[in-house]
Amino acid sequence: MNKIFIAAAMLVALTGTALANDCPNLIKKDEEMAKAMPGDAATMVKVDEQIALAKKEHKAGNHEASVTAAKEAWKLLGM
Ligand SMILES: [Cu+2]
Repeated sequence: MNKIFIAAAMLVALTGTALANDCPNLIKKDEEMAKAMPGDAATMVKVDEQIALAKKEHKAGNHEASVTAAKEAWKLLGM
C-alpha cells in the first residue's frame, strides 16, 4: 500500500516538473509563431493576452493554467 502511494506521489511530482518546464517552451513557441505569422490586429491582441496570461500563471505556479493559455494562443494563431 505504501509503495503504491509513493509511486503515485512520484508520478505527480514528475508530471508537475514536466509541466513547469513545459510552460516557458510553449510560451516561447507562441512568441516565435506570433512573429513568424502574425494574424490580424484583433487576433494578435488576443494572442498577446493569452501569452501574458500564460506567463502570469507560470510565475504563480499554476502550470496547468499556463499550458492551457499557451495552447489557446496557438489556436488563435491557427495551429
Ligand atoms: Cu509553468
